[in-house]
Amino acid sequence: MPTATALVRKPSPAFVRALSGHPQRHRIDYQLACEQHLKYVEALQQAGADVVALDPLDDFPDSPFVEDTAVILDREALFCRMKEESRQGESASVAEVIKNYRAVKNLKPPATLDGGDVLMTGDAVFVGQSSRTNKEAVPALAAVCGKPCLPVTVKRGLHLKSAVSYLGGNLLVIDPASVDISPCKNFNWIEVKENERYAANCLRLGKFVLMPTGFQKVADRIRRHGFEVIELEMSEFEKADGAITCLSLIIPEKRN
Ligand code: CIR
Repeated sequence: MPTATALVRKPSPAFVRALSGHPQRHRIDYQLACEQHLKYVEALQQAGADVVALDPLDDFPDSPFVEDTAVILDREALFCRMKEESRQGESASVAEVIKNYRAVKNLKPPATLDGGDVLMTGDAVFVGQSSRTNKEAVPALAAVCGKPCLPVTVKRGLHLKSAVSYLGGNLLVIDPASVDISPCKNFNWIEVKENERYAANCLRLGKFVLMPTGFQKVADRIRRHGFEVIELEMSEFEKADGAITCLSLIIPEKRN
């Protein structure tokens, strides 16, 4: 039985033009990005996910970052209104597939939301208040998700999940310098240091955690919580302001 279904989309050659504020953004190596993406898919499979691959999109440079297109809830999928115009056409082909798993709903204006700003935890959903996601997105998400939705100010970086990941069992991996930590006080933390910031974004699937390579201390601390860590080269996606979770849309088995 798979742990989840994971939707992914391989980069198209347009990926070299992805939106990014990273200083190396003009040095994206397309072939290397494809190789890293393939290893990412293999890691998802190793972690027990059933991987569904969407066709690459030549007109949408950022389309490998499928996480941002929708929020997967227990019974529904809420399609985001992404603020960046160049990304708004990514959702249609995702919805075509998602409708086989969840009832599709669309976020309404004036809310704007990127999936990377939505951090699901056991009892609450945290919604990053970032350059992409506005305050109107918080009640709009709360209206469909059946859990309290709490805004969290993103002080640095693109999305909330660039700085915080939830590993289950009340455990966060967190870069406390990049977000307002006050809503996160009741969690246990694996705190990353300034030079480990990129490791704050990781993906838990069952007993596995996928994380970027090069952060041994963070990896060891995650292992101490009983997880098996799969480390992945992410250099080309980091240059496009993307990280581990961004590259998949995880659809857990439906709860009855
Ligand atoms: C963007 O700026 O939208 C993309 N270049 C990066 C999106 C990363 N997605 C994510 O963190 N969920």
